[in-house]
Amino acid sequence: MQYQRSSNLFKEAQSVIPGGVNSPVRAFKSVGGTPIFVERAQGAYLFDADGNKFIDYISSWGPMILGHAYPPVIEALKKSADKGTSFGIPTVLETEIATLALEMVPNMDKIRFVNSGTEACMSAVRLARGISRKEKIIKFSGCYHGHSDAFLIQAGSGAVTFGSPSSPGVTKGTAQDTLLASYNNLETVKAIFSEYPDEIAAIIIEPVAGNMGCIPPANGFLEGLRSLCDQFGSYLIFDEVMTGFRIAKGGAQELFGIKADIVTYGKVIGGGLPVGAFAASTEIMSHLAPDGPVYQAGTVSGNPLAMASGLAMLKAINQDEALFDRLEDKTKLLHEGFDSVLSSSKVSYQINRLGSMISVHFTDQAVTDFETASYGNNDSFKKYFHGMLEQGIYLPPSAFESYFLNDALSYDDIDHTIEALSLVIKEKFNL
Ligand code: KE4
Repeated sequence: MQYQRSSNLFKEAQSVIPGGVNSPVRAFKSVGGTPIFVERAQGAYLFDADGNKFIDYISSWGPMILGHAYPPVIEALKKSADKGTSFGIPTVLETEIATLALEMVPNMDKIRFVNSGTEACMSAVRLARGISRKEKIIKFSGCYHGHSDAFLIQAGSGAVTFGSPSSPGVTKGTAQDTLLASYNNLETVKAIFSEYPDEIAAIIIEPVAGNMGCIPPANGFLEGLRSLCDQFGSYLIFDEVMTGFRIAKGGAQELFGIKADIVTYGKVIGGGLPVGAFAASTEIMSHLAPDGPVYQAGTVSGNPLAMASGLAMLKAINQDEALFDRLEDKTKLLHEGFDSVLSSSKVSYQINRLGSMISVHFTDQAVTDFETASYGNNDSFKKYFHGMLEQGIYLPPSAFESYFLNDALSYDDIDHTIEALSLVIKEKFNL
């Protein structure tokens, strides 16, 4: 494959955009090389500026669960655009998508729409702090809840591969109110509560971690967090920006049968447009402006184009009972195929998977938290990433990311991906 035009476009971009990208993970910093520039996408496929075609395993980092340019979403967008793009005045679309989203997820009475997962998580924490009048939060090393100051403390995703888990610009004052625990380790959470029994406003967690690669919760871990929050009067915030409407229609609350106090959404809920949201009980939401004193706002929150896109997406998901089984089946097939290729090689590896989230880690140790995720051999990951790219397979350009399968992937695509891995192991790993 040749990437000449992407390479030229990247140089141009770097002259006017910091790092040439509008989100760091896209810059290929942790895998080296220059990012491809996409021209269009359709179904499971990306088409870059050099005319190369790729099978897409990031699905725009989650949103494109039904495949790119999903016709009902495109249709809804075109219709909505003709009526204007933003009003800053309520529209019925917002009520429609709010009603449907609340029907699809359990245990939530009201939902507020914002413009990103970061905004949703930031607002959820402010709400928990505003109601409880407590100031500290517990997050988990390697979990990523967006780029709000309070979360950039040992964050995952781009904040890790970028080599600055605690970003400059985050003040000591902010950092002291964010306490760090280890994923899948209840003892580290109990230790924090015993030190600050009356100060923890909330625990915020990715119920399935996707920003250290994919790390499912250990048995009893989420249940343990629920009971600690009940014991100490703290709010349990499920950050379902990745898992919402992906691992089940009702997300992690449905799949694990655990009730969170506040849940944040993003990605899928916007159908590819900039949408975040946070939901809670009527009582909790009664504290949010304009009903209550906890302030939160946004010029284009509930934007009609974004709402039309998200509504079309949620309607399609809600009507397709077999969607999650299909996604699980395809991801399981990929897992088994990768397993059979890698187990017959000398490469040390782990594969983590839950639903349509999966990741490959080049280590012989089970990957259950940020520390063990960090043991992965990044040189191997680079060879794997670029080898697969050469074979027309677009994987996340970082070992600290989950793959996101979409429903447009065919079984032939999955088989082709497995064959590609077999070639890469032979050619790049000299095994
Ligand atoms: P956004 O602000 O990027 O919409 O959402 C932040 C966020 C919050 N919570 C979770 C669990 C998330 O995974 C994210 C964002 N995910 C990353 C991918 N690891 C987005 C990709 C990027 O940063 O470019």
